[in-house]
Amino acid sequence: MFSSAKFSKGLFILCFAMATSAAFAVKVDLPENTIILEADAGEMEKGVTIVNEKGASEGKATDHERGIKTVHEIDIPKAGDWYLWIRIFCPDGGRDSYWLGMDKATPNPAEDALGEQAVRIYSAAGDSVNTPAQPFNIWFWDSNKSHTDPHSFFKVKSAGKHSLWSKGREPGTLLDQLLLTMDESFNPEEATKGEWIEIPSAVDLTDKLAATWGAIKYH
Ligand SMILES: [Ca+2]
Ligand SMILES: [Ca+2]
Repeated sequence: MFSSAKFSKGLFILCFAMATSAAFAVKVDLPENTIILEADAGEMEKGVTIVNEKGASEGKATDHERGIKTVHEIDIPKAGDWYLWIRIFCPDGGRDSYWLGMDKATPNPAEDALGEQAVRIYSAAGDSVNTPAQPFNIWFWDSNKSHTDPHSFFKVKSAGKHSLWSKGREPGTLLDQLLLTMDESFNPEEATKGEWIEIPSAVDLTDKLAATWGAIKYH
C-alpha cells in the first residue's frame, strides 16, 4: 500500500478542530472503501507551492499555478463509482476552484481541463455548513460545482493502481486534503464541520483501540 493512501474499514477516528481557540475532537465514522490523501503527499510539479496554514492538516496546504499538477499514486480496492471531496480554502471568487482527474477512470461531470478530462470543484453558496453565504476565507469540504449539483465522482473500471491528480485552475486557491469514497451519502463537510481529518494509520486499521487522540500515521 502506498504511504499516502489509507483505507478505512468503518472505524471511528478523530479529527481535530484547529480553528477554535480550544482544540476539540469530533468522532468521524468513515465509511468502508474510503481513501484520504494529504494534498502535499503527492508528486508535485514545479509550480506547486506548499503553504504554511494553521487551519490546514499538519499546518500545510498546497497552492497550484494554473495547469500545474500534483499526482497521487493510489490503490483502488474496488471498481465502481468513487465520490470525490476536497478540502479547500478560497480567498475570493477569482480563487475558488480546482480540476481533478484520474487515469483509467471517467470523471463525472466531465469537462476539459486544459487538454484532459476532469471534474471541476468550486465554492458556491450553500457549500459549507459553517456559513450561509458563499464560503470564502474558511476551510471547508466540497464535492461539486453549484451546491445543488450531484457529488462529483470517478467511474473506475477496475481495481488496482491509479493516478489521481489535482490541477491548478485559479492560483491562490488552497488545497489541503482529498477524499475518495464509494459511499455517495457520506458528507465530510457535515461530519467534520469543515475540519481536516486525521488519517488513520495501517496500525489503527488492525487495532481499533489505537484510533484515539494523536493517532500516528506512516510516512
Ligand atoms: Ca495538509
Ligand atoms: Ca461547490
